[in-house]
Amino acid sequence: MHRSTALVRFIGSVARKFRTIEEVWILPWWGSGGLAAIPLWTLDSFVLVVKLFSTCTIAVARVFIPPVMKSLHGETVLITGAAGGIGRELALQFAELGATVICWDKDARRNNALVNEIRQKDGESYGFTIDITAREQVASLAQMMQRQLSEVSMVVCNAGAVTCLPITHLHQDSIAKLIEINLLAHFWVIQAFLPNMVDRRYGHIISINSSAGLMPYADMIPYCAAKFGLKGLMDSITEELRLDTWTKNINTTSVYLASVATGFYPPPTHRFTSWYSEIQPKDAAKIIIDGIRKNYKEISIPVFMKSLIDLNNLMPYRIRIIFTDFFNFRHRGWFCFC
Ligand SMILES: *[C@@H]1O[C@H](CO)[C@@H](O)[C@H](O)[C@H]1NC(C)=O
Ligand SMILES: CC(=O)N[C@H]1CO[C@H](CO)[C@@H](O)[C@@H]1O
Repeated sequence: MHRSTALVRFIGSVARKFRTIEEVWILPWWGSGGLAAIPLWTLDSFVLVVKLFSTCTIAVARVFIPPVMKSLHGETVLITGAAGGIGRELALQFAELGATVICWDKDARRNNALVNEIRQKDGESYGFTIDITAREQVASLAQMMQRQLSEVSMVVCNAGAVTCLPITHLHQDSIAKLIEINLLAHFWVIQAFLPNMVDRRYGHIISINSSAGLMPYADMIPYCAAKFGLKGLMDSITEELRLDTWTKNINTTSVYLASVATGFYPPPTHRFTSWYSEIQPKDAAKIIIDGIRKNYKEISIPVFMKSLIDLNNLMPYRIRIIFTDFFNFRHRGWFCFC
């Protein structure tokens, strides 16, 4: 055991020394082009192939031996928009698994009812009434919480709103509000809690997003734009955290949902509704929490949805619309929730 740690350290120090040599001597030489680049090129290509091969092997092995789920005891989870729909189910299930749950919502009555329900089941929970689009409020509440409660180790950006109206019918204030709730507010929440995670080199950021963050929908322009934005936010934050060894241990999970029976809006229709229409918030929450505990980067519900959309996005426009028409995704009725 002791000898193997010494060996790992030795390899690490050699690797670091090699990096310095590479940066100071080899890379400029390489950049100069010509024959000088050949040895390094060969080495780098070899490393590339080995990395690809080992990653694929591990991925195949993972299919048979799923990763162990991390324990949630001792974690403090903040959920925005906790009072209804998926947020509520997530809060209940996180508490059941032993996490301390902090519920944020702008609906005080339903939020308090949720906190009481969790406490009655012997869970630990605190509720705060807050509008997450008010950035000063988010920052000051986060500071107060960090002083008086434990430090937040998981943030679930769940709060959202949705509209379904043609762009010509949308009020400008609703557009601004929708982008604020679905995109900007996530910046305020992440900025309020990430610094503390970085200090402790420990944390997990989760965003609950929708298929509208992956593909276009008619009559949902601001919603789609905000969700595409949220995808950009999550993907780049993942990259930023990955590139710095200090923050590597902070994980992110993006959840993409097709349609959840939250009762907030009529279920969308498509060709295969008889086969798959909506998932209950309870089941969605279970899948999401399992994925979070396995540190998955992305969770898609249903599982194949994201891959199908990604595949379709590779196609040229004319092919894409043929598939879109075939699946015939529609949102029924016009509604605006902001
Ligand atoms: C983040 O994910 C990695 C890889 O799965 C894991 O080793 C690490 O413990 C996770 N970090 C946290 C804070 O859960
Ligand atoms: C964070 C966020 O905006 N959540 C939304 C993600 O998509 C689902 C399903 O469309 C919405 O219900 C959430 O509000």
